[in-house]
Amino acid sequence: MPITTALTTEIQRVSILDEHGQFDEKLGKDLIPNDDLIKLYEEMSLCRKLDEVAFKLQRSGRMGTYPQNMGQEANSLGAAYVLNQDDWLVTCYRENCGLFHRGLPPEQILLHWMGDERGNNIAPDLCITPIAVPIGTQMLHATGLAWASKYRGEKRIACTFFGDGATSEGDFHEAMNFAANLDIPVVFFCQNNHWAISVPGRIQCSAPTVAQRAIAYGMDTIQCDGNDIFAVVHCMRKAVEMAREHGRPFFVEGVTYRLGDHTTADDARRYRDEEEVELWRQRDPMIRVRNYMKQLGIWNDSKEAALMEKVEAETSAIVQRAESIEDPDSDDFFNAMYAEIPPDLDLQRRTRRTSSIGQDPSQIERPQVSSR
Ligand SMILES: Cc1ncc(C[n+]2csc(CCOP(=O)(O)OP(=O)(O)O)c2C)c(N)n1
Ligand SMILES: [Mg+2]
Repeated sequence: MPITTALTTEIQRVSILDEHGQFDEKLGKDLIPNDDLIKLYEEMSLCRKLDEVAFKLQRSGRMGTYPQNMGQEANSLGAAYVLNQDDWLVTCYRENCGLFHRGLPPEQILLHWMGDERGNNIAPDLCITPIAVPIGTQMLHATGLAWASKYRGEKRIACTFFGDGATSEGDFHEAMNFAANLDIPVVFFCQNNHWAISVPGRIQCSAPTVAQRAIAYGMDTIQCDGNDIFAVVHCMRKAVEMAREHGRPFFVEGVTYRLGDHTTADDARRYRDEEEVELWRQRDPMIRVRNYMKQLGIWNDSKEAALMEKVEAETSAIVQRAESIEDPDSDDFFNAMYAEIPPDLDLQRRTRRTSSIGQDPSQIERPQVSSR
């Protein structure tokens, strides 16, 4: 028997506005109107400022652990810009910019990381799922949400975000396999920021791209410069068309870099070289948009200064709103979770006791008292 080729394939890599200011007119023309570009830049600026402030809040004991989004803003923002308002945004924890674009009040992100459940109480019409810290879980949720939409004959799709490290989790592979085999309209968006805490990408994935993991499931895929909002928008348009018009999943690998520490509980200087970080600072998604807008004559230093003043004031107001929220009621802890609370949790709610730490709630049930 002759030896034949079982599969030949290739993966496109899209870059439209690079870090040297080169702009591909053919791909980039009319992709993002100038007015929108200014708005997107302003949104990135607010997100970046909030990141800076969140870091300080944690350091001064006013917030718990926080994962900075710095350097990765273009991915979720470009995606949210392309998606419809009723498409599901199923996020991980480095998608603040896209969530704010969708309409999530920024103080909810602060509340989440302050440990306040109300941060996760997201208005249903925003179609955003709460931040997912357990790595990989949200991709299954996205697949389920998109499956439900298909079942109901709706045109809504889901877009889920996750990191490079998450693609080594079983949940990722189950979600991908299920979505591909059942024709589920979900966009898998991997923010490949090169690190999973201190584990570099080359240890997580021996293949030259993360995108090729999709090919194993028979799913179309594309890689983009994730620090180039034009490239992200271009790739997302393809992805959304595939999901919405053809009912098929699609995989986007946005190549980016985490400019900050993994979280405020980490010190990345212990495991990565300053030269590497410096190289990626020059590829910052915001710098290139700013320079491009200046080239176009739609941005200048005085507009930049005015914007910085505006984001400073907005961020202070956001922090103020987060910190001035009234104290939660201790029943909220139980009430937020279930529509109908199971009897064992109801008992815990009434007694404030749990056998999981050696207490027997049934022995000390007391009359209902004010829970504050
Ligand atoms: C199921 C699970 N395992 C381990 C962890 C601990 N953990 C938190 S973040 C992280 C790395 C995730 O890396 P990646 O998916 O690349 O996302 P990134 O933080 O780089 O955005 C790990 C292992 C976790 N949160 N959940
Ligand atoms: Mg990562």
